[in-house]
Amino acid sequence: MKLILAIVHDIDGNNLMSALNKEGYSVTKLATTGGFLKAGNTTLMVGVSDEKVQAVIDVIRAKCDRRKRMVVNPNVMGNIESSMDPFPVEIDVGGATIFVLDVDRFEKI
Ligand code: 2BA
Repeated sequence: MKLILAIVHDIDGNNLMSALNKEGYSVTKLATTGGFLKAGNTTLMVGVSDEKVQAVIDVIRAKCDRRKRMVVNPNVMGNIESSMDPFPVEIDVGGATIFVLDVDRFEKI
């Protein structure tokens, strides 16, 4: 058995969890914080048999592809002293960091 830890963007967390549940996988969602940006992200824990690991990673890939989004620059929006108008900037969203760990023992009591 393996434990898959998938760290994903907050905006993909719920969709990904629903997709995995729909495929019959049990999932635990943790609210986590990235150490570098100190911003919230989502970590999903999925325990599966060895042969299901690739199928789970395929679902993660399908739901969390790295893509571009236009957003209004939040720094400019939040600064009322700024003489600059809010302007849209392109940012990367999505993507996933995945760890696959061996599970020594699994019990439900
Ligand atoms: P990613 O590499 O896509 O990582 C996204 C988040 O995944 C990370 O958030 C962290 O929560 C987790 N993560 C990634 N690699 C990990 C690992 N080896 N062990 C445990 N958790 C891991 P943040 O730490 O906030 O990083 C956000 C983004 O900032 C990273 O995106 C990367 O592009 C950049 N980054 C992170 N550390 C960096 C560093 N030391 N120097 C330069 N850029 C860094």
